[in-house]
Amino acid sequence: MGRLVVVSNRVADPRKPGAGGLAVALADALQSSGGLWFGWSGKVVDEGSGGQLRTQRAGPVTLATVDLARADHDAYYLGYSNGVLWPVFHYRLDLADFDAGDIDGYRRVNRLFAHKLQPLLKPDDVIWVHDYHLIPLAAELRAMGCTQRMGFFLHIPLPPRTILAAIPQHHWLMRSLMMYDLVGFQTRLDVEHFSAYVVHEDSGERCDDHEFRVHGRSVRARDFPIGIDVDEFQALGREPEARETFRTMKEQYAQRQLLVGVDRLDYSKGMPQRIRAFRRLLEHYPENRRVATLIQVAAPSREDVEAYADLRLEMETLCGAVNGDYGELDWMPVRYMRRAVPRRRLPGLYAASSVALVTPLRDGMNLVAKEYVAAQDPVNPGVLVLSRFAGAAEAMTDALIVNPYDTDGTAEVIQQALRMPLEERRARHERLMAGLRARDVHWWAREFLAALQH
Ligand code: ADQ
Repeated sequence: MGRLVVVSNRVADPRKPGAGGLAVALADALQSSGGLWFGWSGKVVDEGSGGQLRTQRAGPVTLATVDLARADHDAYYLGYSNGVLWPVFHYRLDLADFDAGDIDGYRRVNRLFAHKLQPLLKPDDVIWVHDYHLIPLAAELRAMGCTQRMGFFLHIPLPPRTILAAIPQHHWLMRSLMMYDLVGFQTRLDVEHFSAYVVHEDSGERCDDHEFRVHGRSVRARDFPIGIDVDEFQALGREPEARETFRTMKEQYAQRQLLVGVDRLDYSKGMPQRIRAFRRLLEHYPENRRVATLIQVAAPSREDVEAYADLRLEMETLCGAVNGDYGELDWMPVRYMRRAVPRRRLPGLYAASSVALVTPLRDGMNLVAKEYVAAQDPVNPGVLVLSRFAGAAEAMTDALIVNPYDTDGTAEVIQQALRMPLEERRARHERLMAGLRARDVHWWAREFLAALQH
């Protein structure tokens, strides 16, 4: 294949441990093709000094990054990407700030990226663009005469057209998306939403399962459910930090049952609903009092966006109330931490927990669900409680599936998870593991790139 060029909001050195899922997934293809990874540097600089391009070598790979001026960053990242696209794509019109969401800034930064990237491109490059920050990038590159193959992967859900239509610029946005040769989604449901939009909102035509014709162009859209690096995560679980975390948790909670939630502090993740369901469990099934403890870790995220500050307060109130109402001298129902757990400790925390609560209101995929399963001891595995609204639920049918809006129903399923017989836990875990292995993150990257070059 030609050289792989990856474009994403943030760039990481694929050789460094902890560089993140995307870096792990793309490391092989980037390294073997002497690839280029382009994106924002993460630096916000004074007006006038934005747009500076820096390149750096990471072995055979070139990392190219651009600084953003304050106004550009605020408009592109906080305003439009995270103030409009993130909430709408997660079906939350109530949280979208259409006035503050500055489309001009979003366009400006995409155009800036295109102008900085274009001189670095070679004719036979294959370009893979990631996520909602960069939807218009292909259109900008094409306007500059770039004819390379371009693929796009949306990591978050694509909502139905009736929801998308609330975005004042939805026609422009979706037409920009159609300028790619291949558009990848997390689930089949997302592809169906894309198809309905193309056919009903944009007078396009669906030629077959994955082929669309619209505005005289052909575009392919397919689901490529992202996975994790199962071997890497399991190896991490055998390292001293993870083992020590496991031992400490087991000692501290001997004779007790642990439930775990690990998320970014984001309103899409359904954490308040989860705390309410756990409270309902204690209310309806009192045998869990003094026994079950929910450890909820919530990593701070996008703190400059207003909706996130509201969520922080709501979580503090809810957790405080459960502990105030049900706590005892020697037992607290919820241990809530507003911080990230070091990645090296995560497998230990997962392995020590009898149940994981992965209950987003809407999620592109959700990798915590997959990490939890990968970290379990197959001889005595824990149970995954998974929201039907996580993309992960499309394939992980052996999890216990819940509707997170249904507090009673979720509490009941948590009870079932806590009481599940060993044999059933093993059988479910075995099938879930087979699914994780068949479609891990390397499969995902290979499939997408093979389809892009087809
Ligand atoms: P995210 O919304 O960030 O990703 P997710 O898939 O769960 O969600 O990935 C989060 C990653 O960060 C996981 O590896 C997890 O372990 C880690 N993480 C989260 N909270 C943490 C905490 N408190 N402490 C330590 N680590 C934490 C977006 C989409 C998802 C999609 C991914 C990948 O929103 O739906 O699955 O991209 O495509």
